[in-house]
Amino acid sequence: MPTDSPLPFVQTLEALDALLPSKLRNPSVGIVCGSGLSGLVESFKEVEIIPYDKLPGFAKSTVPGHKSALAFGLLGGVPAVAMLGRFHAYEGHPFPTIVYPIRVMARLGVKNIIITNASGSLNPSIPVGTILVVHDHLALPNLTGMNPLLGPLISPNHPRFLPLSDAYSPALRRLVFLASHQLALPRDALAEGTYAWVSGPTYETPAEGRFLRKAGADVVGMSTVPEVLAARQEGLNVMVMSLVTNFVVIPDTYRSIRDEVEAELAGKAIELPQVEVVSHEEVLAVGREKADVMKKLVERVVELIPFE
Ligand code: 6GU
Repeated sequence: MPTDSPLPFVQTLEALDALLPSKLRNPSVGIVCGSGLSGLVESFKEVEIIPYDKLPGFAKSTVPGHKSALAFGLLGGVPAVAMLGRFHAYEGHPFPTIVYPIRVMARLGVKNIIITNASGSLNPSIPVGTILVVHDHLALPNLTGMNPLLGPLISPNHPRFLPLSDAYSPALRRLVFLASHQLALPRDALAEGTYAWVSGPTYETPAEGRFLRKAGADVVGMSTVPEVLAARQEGLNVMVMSLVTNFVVIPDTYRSIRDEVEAELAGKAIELPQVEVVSHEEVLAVGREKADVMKKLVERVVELIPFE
């Protein structure tokens, strides 16, 4: 590890060394728990919870439903580390801060990383409650000069021009479907698709939703892609499961205010359509309902990963 890194890796790793029993210090699997999905920690054995504020370089997550700690423990007998709560660009965190925990995980020896999140569906054949196994992404910020990896390399060993055609490990994705079969989940519990990353914090307008759908995205969310990019730059295998918590509202017709005014002036009855809106509460509620399935899948996938 370079000692001239601008990031406080040395201090973070020393803090972890001081706080963890040796058995838990070198996890081979990393997990990032999304909105309402931190319950995974209940499956950890011999768990040690370390709040982010004890770790140099870590920020604090400010989103309701997100905790702010690392959990170390054995998951299905495998040493693992989980982020309970992640950092988002919309909270105002700079990208190097958002991905710092991923780079720390890589330095602890993590080789495989499983990332979960919540998303809105853009695809009518992917209903609320589906767990989408992400096979590709559409990163709007990356196409508009806001790639999370912009800036100096943190070491000369990191790739400058990172290929992303194989970002989502086929081998790990395969394990999710095997896990689902072993757990006897219904076939429609899982789907495969493309995750569009937007910065948030606003949800999409109808026009933006249609745009993303036409561009080939199946779901949209405000997280994960920065972590995926950093994990790939660190040489980790990545798997992402996205829990669909709501539909993105994409009406293809607009209510005509002009028609309404004209009808009103002509003394005709008018019927006002209800406008649907997305709420963070809705997102958290579906998270609570499906958290258990997500938890079981993650645990089973970890058990299925072949460790050398
Ligand atoms: Cl509808 N949009 C975005 N950007 N993120 C979401 C979402 C929608 N639902 C959950 N997360």
